[in-house]
Amino acid sequence: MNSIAFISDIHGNITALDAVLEDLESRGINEVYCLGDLVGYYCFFNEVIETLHRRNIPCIMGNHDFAIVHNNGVIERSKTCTRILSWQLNLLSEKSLGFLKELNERKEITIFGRKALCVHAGLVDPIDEYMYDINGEYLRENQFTQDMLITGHTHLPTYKKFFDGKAWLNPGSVGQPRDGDNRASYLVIKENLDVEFVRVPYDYQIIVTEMTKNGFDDYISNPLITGKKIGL
Ligand SMILES: [Mn+2]
Repeated sequence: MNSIAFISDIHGNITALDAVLEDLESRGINEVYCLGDLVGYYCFFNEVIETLHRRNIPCIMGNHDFAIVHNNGVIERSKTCTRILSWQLNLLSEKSLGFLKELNERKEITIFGRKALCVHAGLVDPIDEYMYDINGEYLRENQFTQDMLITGHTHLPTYKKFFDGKAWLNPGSVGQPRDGDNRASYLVIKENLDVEFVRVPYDYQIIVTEMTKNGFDDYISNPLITGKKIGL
């Protein structure tokens, strides 16, 4: 059966991304979309961008990507994120920056005959809006006309069906899961529209060691071990 996969919130975690791509390959899935936040948090941001570029994986823009391209790496509500992004901005290759600049804020695709809208965050603010739960009213208020809304940003795998047949999906995070499970998370939609959330273990110690080597505090790497949100 044909399947389409969605990945999101990789945040410079190349080890997790490689593990996910290997898992996708073993399942014969080659149609993959990325919902943004390629940079931020962890050290291998250039490698993540190179890999997505090399594999021709369509990406949209996340809030960390936006901050690095348009706001000098500043995320107002978080000193930690700003400090990391400023460091990354200095080390970002010309090619990586060029790739991030080209990212769109939304992408419409067709999934086995259904229309889907992909945004990093939400319908009110495609880049930076935390949607932990939405209802049908939210979709109507924001003139949502497609069948599926696919978002990232919260790092929490989510699947909600609405009475009119519409659905909202979030694949969770490849690079920094926050639902208490530290394995990389992604989403598969099958030809019969069955939905599967997949978890892939990977060697997070590689990332933890590299962060320490670059002088970052343990608490930035701790989410990789606990699978829980960073204390900002
Ligand atoms: Mn994110």
